[in-house]
Amino acid sequence: MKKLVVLLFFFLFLNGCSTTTTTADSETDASTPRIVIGFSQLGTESNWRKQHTESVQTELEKEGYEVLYRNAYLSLEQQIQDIRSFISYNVDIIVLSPLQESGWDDILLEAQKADIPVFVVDRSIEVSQETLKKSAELALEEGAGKELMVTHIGPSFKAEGNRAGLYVSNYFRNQEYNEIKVLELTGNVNASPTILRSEGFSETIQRNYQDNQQTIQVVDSISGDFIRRKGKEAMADYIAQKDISQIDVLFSQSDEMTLGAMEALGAAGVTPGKDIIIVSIDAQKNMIDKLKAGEVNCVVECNPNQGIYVRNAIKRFLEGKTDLPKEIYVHETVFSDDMDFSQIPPRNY
Ligand code: GYE
Repeated sequence: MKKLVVLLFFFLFLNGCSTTTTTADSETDASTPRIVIGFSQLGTESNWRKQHTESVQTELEKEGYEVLYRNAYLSLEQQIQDIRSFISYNVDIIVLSPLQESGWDDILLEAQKADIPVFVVDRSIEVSQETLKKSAELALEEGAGKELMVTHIGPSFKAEGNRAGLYVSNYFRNQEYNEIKVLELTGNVNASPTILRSEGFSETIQRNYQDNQQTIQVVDSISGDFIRRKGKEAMADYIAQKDISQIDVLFSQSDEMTLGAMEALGAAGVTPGKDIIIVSIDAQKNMIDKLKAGEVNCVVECNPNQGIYVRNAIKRFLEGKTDLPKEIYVHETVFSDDMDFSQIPPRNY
């Protein structure tokens, strides 16, 4: 009952917060208060992100949960405030899709103190040893939750980087190249996909020398914050300062940035996919179209349809299952110019 009253307050007073009441797949008894889930999303920077939001929200609603949704529009302060508002309204569960890796220590301790379980989705987070110690102490206190977060559900960003690196290694195998030069276009620093995709890519291309007797090197790394406009600016600046003809490969960590970078390359007379090999991550519809058109060589999928995984994990948790893994990875694949394009499933984002 308390949660229902709280929900009403939330609905009436919180500006910009959307709640939706849909008919659940699994019929809920009108007399049982519905589970209230606060879903904090980091932004709206891409079609990928919009699909991610929709996937999480609709799957949770299908289960019969009430979803309170807040979007932080790429502001860490806003996102912390959103989570704090979920805590003050005493939601049953928080689903956090975090902007960056660090900065969550205090707010997670606040959630634990209030006994609100937190599920982290998509990007992952890091907390300090000190915070883990505080969390362990809190776990012994009456009324507090038992852990800082229940689980992380998302892609293996490292594996995505590995797949991108593997494509590049295979592409140049048996070609007359001794040194292959890569320009990396990264997302926002301090975000786990940025860090881990870079790591995975480097790991794989370093192995290449033993296999192919060629060196593949990331000669420069520029950042476009996972945003198209910034990807374009970063690439235009690079072209203005350096000799782009020296670069063999562009490894871009998101489709939106790739689209921006391709505009800048085109304006400089460089033909993407031919003069420069392009490897992108996400696999939005617009990038698959570019792959089919031969303007992009490889698209590593990052799966935004994480809702079903979040729904299942929360369901198991609420049923009292204690065997939830600390990391739940979503299924992903890779698309490249050497494949039969008719095998690529149609996508709506
Ligand atoms: O690759 C990018 C989005 O966090 C994995 O965020 C996600 C990334 C995705 O902006 O397009």
